[in-house]
Amino acid sequence: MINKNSPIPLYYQLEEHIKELIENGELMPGDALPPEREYAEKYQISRMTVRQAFTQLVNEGYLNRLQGKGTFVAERKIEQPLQGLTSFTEDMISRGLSPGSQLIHFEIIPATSQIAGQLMIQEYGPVYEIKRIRLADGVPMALETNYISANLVKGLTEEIVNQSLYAYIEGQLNLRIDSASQVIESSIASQTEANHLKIAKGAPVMLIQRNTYLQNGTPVEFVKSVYRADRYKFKIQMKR
Ligand code: 16G
Repeated sequence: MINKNSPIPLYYQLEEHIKELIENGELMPGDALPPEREYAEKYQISRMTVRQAFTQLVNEGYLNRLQGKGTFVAERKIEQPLQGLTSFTEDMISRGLSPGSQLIHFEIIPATSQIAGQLMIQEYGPVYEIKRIRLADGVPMALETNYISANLVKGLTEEIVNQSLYAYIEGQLNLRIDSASQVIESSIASQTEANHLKIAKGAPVMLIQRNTYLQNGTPVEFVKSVYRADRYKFKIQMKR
């Protein structure tokens, strides 16, 4: 498995070997890895080399290190393609996961100038402020705050947003969601975000801001989301 005569660094060979075991299912999420010492003895390499391979795999999200407990195979990341405009509910269903929401805030507020600007409505106009923890198979994935004009999307209720917002807008109101622009940046979880997402304070997250438009160009939502960086990755197809 490890070829000492190869010009490829030993840590890298071990890293690729462990990745293969994870990808072909021989090592499953939650499995404990044998201690560094065991790998070192088995392959006659130094513990430093094993540690370097483990560290790389932790940084790439394949492994988690738990203080005093050992090194474990991480949960797989959800890969979301960015070319289609989909809802969280649709995304989860297409992956065979069960979508869920935990509603933590639902209120009609007067739009601040920033929100009014994003939604192209008058300042102080009525907007729904909706904060939901989005769940996949019951596991928190993202914390989402939506701002939606109450004059445009009428009749929203807590029951509706416990299901799918897009399904209501399109299925019940017959509005056509057409396009969105999205900005993604990296950050770290605040204490509140960490509590909601069940991650450590300071853990890496992705901040996503989405402005979504109807076919006639009217803004239908302005959304700020915090996604767990340990469970999500985004994929974009490019062509030249
Ligand atoms: C996604 C969208 C969010 C939208 C929600 C609707 C991102 C970053 N955000 O989470 O803008 O409000 O889907 O989901 O993808 P729903 O129809 O399941 O309520």
